[in-house]
Amino acid sequence: ATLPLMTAEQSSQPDVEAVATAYADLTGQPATGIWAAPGRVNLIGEHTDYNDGYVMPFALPHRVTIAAGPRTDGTWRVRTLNGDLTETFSRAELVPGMTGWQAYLAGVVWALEEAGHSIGGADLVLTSNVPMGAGLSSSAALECATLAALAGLDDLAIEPMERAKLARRAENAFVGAPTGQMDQAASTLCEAGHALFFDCRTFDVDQVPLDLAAAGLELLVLDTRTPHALVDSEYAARRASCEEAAKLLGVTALRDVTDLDAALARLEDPVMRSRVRHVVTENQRVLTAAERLKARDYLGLAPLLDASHASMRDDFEITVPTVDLAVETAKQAGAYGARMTGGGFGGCIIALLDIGRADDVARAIGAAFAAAGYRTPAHFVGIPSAGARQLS
Ligand code: GAF
Repeated sequence: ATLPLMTAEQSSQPDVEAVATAYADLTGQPATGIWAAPGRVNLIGEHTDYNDGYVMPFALPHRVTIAAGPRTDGTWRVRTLNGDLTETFSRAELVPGMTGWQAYLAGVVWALEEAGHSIGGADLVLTSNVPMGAGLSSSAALECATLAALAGLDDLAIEPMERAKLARRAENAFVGAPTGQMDQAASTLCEAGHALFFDCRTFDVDQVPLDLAAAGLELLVLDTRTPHALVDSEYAARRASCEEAAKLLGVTALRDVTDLDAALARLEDPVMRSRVRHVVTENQRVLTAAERLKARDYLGLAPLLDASHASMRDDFEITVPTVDLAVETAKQAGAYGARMTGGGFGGCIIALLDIGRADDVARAIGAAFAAAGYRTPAHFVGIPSAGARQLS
């Protein structure tokens, strides 16, 4: 079968070639198009999104890539090259609570239909190089790539933020994970070379230039490879505690707390007080970080990263020993600032370094992990990349 036309740059990308070839093998036809959506790193603003607060993620080059084409029988056949699995579902099987990897794709079909978009059946062949279970939004990347592919196949005119909302609806109401809006917004709306300042109440976004190399800096992303034990139940517990605190304080969401000391004085439960302190101070750190980035004061980010980590460790209690050791070791090895990124209970840290130091610092963390009996971590330099798009 002939492959769809691609630019020289795209056809040299192994993910594009792999899904195009596998699509042609599966269906005997060339794909109608190829779409991709990235994972993300959150620079700052953790567990603030579901409190109507502020976040500032950027998209990674790591992405889910999907070759897609229509089917005439009104069903969806989905194939992942990660593990060589194929599943099929029909409209009648689109029932919230579906489990398995295909639920992320089925959830997007369900969310589109529920919003009144009529979409046809499709064959979707995907591959992902977003590390899974590392807090880099592999599931949002899958949802947003599926949405891009299905909207593209049926020429649906859906604005980017509306796409992000539909992808989140798939995650919340179909897959059943009570997440906020950050990850799907990042995967859909981020632009290369920028972080996305996102107001999770107003849905206003601001593309903030993030050119660390120009300032002689780089951002190490290090995956502690700690299994995400308890992440679902602990995430839901944090969310419930924030909502309960907002109710006790008589505000719509913790975003509305303007006088932190007065709010803390009104709460009896010390644990709840700590949760509120994290969210309120973290929101302030995102606002300060956005100002500093706009002023190209990249080193000014460092104390905010450190304070964010301390707040997640001591007040929100979402870090784990591997993550704390990685942050401490990064600092000892010369990082200007470092923090855990993502939902917590494992996953990745980020560390702001002089350019060219990522391998050294990762090696130091690897040695500390070996001495502590932890798994060998993985790492890369975080490059702010583009959001969801059609590749060919
Ligand atoms: C996960 C969730 F999916 C996001 O919505 C966000 O709450 C994040 O954890 C914590 O900041 O990635």
